[in-house]
Amino acid sequence: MMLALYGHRFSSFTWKALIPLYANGTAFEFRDVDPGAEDGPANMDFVRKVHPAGKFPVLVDGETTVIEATSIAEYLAVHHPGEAPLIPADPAQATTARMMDRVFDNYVMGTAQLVVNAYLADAQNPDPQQVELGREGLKRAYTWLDAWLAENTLPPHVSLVTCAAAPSLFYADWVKRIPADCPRVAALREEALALPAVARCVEDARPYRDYFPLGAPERD
Ligand SMILES: N[C@@H](CCC(=O)N[C@@H](CS)C(=O)NCC(=O)O)C(=O)O
Repeated sequence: MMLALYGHRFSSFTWKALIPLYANGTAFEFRDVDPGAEDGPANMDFVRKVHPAGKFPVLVDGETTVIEATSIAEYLAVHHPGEAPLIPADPAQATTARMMDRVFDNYVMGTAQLVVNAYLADAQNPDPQQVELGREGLKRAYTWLDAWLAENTLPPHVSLVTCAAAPSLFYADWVKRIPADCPRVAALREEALALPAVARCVEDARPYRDYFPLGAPERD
């Protein structure tokens, strides 16, 4: 039975599951949760049933349901391996990959989400404390990342880190631009966006840019 991925083309965490699928040319069916998509409401009902917080992406492989984007990438690495070295073979490098995956999810995407949520709650009058917290948090995350990248090497693309870094840096930069004093972070964003699997996610998501509550910038 073909793999099925439930998600939304504009969702950063859905990209995180799409990138390994695209990078390995893995056959799968995309089950769109967009309310306007055919079966969108039914697909969303399924997500709400199988995820404790009703969040996507969700991967279905025959009888197996996998939730959480990191776990989906790990599952694909084990059960549907391909060219992309999703999890480094060396256990020490794999530990680093998993650590950086957490950094991108928690401190880049999670922090950008504070600002996005404030605008989703009230686009005309977003909670200034949340906006400040998010933008300051992103500044700290960019600075930390730039220093880390100066001293360390990421596993080769397309790894679990690519899957986390590409969508989180893509959207975080829309929330707070990566500053000029973090050139390694800016270069990583450019490098990730140039990968075919990531470029495909960017193009797939383009029709939904109006969904970005801060207003999508005229770039990328
Ligand atoms: N920890 C989850 C986060 C997933 C997540 O936040 N998904 C968002 C879309 S990017 C979502 O489902 N939003 C809809 C909702 O929360 O109702 C993961 O890694 O998969």
